[in-house]
Amino acid sequence: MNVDIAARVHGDALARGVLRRYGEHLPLTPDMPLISLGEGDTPLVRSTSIERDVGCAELYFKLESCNPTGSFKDRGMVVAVAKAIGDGATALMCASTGNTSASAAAYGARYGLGVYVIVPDGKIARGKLAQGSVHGAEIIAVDGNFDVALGMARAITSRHPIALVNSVNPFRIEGQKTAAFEIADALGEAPDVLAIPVGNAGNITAYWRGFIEYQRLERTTRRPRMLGFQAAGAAPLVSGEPVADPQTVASAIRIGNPASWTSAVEARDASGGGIGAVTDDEILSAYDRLAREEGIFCEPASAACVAGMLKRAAAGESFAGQVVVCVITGSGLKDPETALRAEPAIHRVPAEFEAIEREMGWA
Ligand code: AN7
Repeated sequence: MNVDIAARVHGDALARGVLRRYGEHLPLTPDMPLISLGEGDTPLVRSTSIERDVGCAELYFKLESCNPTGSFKDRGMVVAVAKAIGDGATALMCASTGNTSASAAAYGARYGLGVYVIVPDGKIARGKLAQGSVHGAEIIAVDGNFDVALGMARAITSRHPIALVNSVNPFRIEGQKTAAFEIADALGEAPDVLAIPVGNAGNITAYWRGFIEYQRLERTTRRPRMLGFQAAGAAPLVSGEPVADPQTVASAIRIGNPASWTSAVEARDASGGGIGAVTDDEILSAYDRLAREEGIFCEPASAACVAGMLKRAAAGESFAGQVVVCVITGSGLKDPETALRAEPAIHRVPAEFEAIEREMGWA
């Protein structure tokens, strides 16, 4: 580790984070510093209304949007960056639909590493672009989708001593599995169903691994059924074929050829679960309901798993008596375009309290 990075790592002990809390379950080596930006330990919040429509006993939202950069990516990024630092790397690279790049940019900035992110030009949400920009990452926009960008990142990092921090980096998956531990610890048992949006399929792979490891350690007595959901225009794991030109409003999961394809299918089959598709309309309807009925402002990709559970229930599947957890993977603040896709209803009045009361109907 170089001296500059060593000095920066010094202040991280109080943040605790994924490496300190779950180190015994992670492939840590003596070279890896216990860095943290305060990731993990996110809330598990019970549903107030969607639970009824799904028809289950209890439905919870795992608010991964509460991580330091506003998405679940921080759990895996902190482990991948610790590994990169331990290996003496001075630069990181990733391809991204936005959240991985935001996370890499933040951790890279904190520890003085160069960060290069390759994104599909014009296809990442504005908030995520803002994050990469404010943290000082080099943002490289290519004329191609995420799958093309990932191919570029793999090629470049194979030619230079730059750490690839996409979920093809095994340390990413290791960190992300800690969310499954937190859910099991909070509930005292694994849930019956884990519902999760699927893009590059790293996260469904990570949760499944986490639940398997916890059962082996006898922290739980069972494993959940894994129900993954893709956007209908970007659903290769549903059709069984890569999608050459994926399309969806949920830009985070606009991915046509998931890197963790095999392990996602394995999680689906070994858990007796399924991977289904939801349309953009279904995603946006769930997004609106989460905001208006649950007080949860998530990004469209996150709403896909809630849309999927509502769709399965509406199609007649019974979740009676079951405990369901939906993973809210990212914050709605990242994607203001979707939030403001309809002109917001703003009451314009003179700055006089009587005028405001009249407008309120409280005159
Ligand atoms: C909010 O940031 O792929 O199935 O480059 O940002 O593990 O890929 C993001 C993916 C779900 C899908 N929800 O997770 C990236 C990227 C949100 C996401 C997913 C992503 P994976």
